[in-house]
Amino acid sequence: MKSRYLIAALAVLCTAGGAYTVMQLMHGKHSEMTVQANAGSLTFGNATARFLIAGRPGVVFLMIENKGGADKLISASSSLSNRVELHSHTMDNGVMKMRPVESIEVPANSVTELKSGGYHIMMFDVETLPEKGSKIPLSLTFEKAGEAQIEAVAGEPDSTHNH
Ligand SMILES: [Cu+2]
Repeated sequence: MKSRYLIAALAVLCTAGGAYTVMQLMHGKHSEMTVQANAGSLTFGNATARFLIAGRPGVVFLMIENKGGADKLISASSSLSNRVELHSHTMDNGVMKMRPVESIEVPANSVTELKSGGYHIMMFDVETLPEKGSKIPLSLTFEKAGEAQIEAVAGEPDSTHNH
């Protein structure tokens, strides 16, 4: 097992610094991830932010690949917002409901996807609507890996995510 981790760590070191794409086996199908940042055994990709109206909450989606032991995302913050929360979406009698959660599990040797209809990050009180394509700084704190700095790219507004 030890040598496997070493190889994984070397692979991360060799590719750090430039965006690259990996094919990831997930739920029986391949999903493509464009890597944007690394922190220890964690790799971050596909970070996108959707804002609909200035002053209304925006949502951030991303993929977290964990090549190490089990970890947990415990908080997120951004210089653009003084209130950033971790949320989940659950189906309750056929109605999609969201609620703040204390943490998001990042299981060992897996890919966790924050996506529409699932776990996501919410940014409140963002006064100026970020321009499409602009980069939104985000700091993620993990129980074991500590803090990681990423940038979410502002994409098309998400009208399906209403709060
Ligand atoms: Cu939400």
